[in-house]
Amino acid sequence: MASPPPSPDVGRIARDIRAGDRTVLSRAITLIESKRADHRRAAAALTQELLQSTGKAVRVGITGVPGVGKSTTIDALGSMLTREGHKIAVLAVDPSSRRTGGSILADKTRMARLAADMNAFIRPSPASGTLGGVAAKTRETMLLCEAAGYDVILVETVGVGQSEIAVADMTDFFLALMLPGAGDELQGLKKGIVELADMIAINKADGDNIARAKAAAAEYRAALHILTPRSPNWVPPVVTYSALTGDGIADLWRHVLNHRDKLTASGELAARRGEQRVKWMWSMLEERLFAPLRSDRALKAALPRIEADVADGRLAPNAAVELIADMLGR
Ligand SMILES: Nc1nc2c(ncn2[C@@H]2O[C@H](COP(=O)(O)OP(=O)(O)OP(=O)(O)O)[C@@H](O)[C@H]2O)c(=O)[nH]1
Ligand SMILES: [Mg+2]
Repeated sequence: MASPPPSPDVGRIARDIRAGDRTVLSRAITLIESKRADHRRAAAALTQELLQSTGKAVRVGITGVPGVGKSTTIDALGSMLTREGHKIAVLAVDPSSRRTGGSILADKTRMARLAADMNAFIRPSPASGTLGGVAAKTRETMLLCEAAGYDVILVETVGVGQSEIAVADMTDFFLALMLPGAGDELQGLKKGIVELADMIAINKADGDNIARAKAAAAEYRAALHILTPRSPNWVPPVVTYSALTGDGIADLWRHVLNHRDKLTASGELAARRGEQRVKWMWSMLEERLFAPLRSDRALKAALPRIEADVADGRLAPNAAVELIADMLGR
């Protein structure tokens, strides 16, 4: 990965990004991902400089358990969209850093068409860290991609932990991919993914799987009936498709655009994005304020003991806070 220049010329980088220079875009993302304080300041200046050129893309979050077919779907959908003249950026939020070394390559082979497509830009998840940190980098990366003219942003996440919420919070449309064969598979319901979803799409509806996929769709439709929809202006559709054959891929996109039209007309899209931006600011500030807790060696060493003392009732919680604050203030 290219390393960022020691003292970046923000104005020039912004110009080159607006002109669609992929090499500069990649390098700017590396700058955004850097933990150095001077890089962080330059990254903030760059985002500010580019702000007016951002926000025009359709932002879609995609989730699903490993093996559901996220990469295959993104390859099929993305290739269809570049053929229609769109520019696609594929980003990821994966705080577990599952995607190191070999699996980035494996992913590129699953997205073979997009990986070779000049109108597609694929960037793996920022390296592991706190979910808040990783998500923040992906959000900033999304803005840079928009400024570079990518008008569809696909943000992938694996179906683990809180990362779905983070991705739903940075996108306009949240797509939950499911496997055929319902019953126990309604596990998405328990984890709250179904409640976040703007659409549920059952993949692998091909060959022998078609009937099972349809049965799963019926179960999810029934399940959705008892949930309060995320938006008053949108009833999440449940569809079946096949990323492998391409059957139903165009339909997925039709639903995304339909959702966009409805939420734009009602003003909900603009309101949602405004709320997301403010939430983003607070979560980054929280990250920043918590950083000393993670980096102060003495404190890190003392925290387990302090926690245990609080748990056992030996140390009052407020006394513990005073202790920690004193250690931070040193
Ligand atoms: N039959 C069938 N197989 C599919 C379909 N989509 C994906 N697969 C297969 O399912 C497997 C997993 O697909 P991926 O696209 O790598 O799944 P993923 O969700 O990206 O998986 P992770 O990256 O590990 O989280 C591969 O062997 C695909 O060929 C489909 O529509 N039909
Ligand atoms: Mg994948």
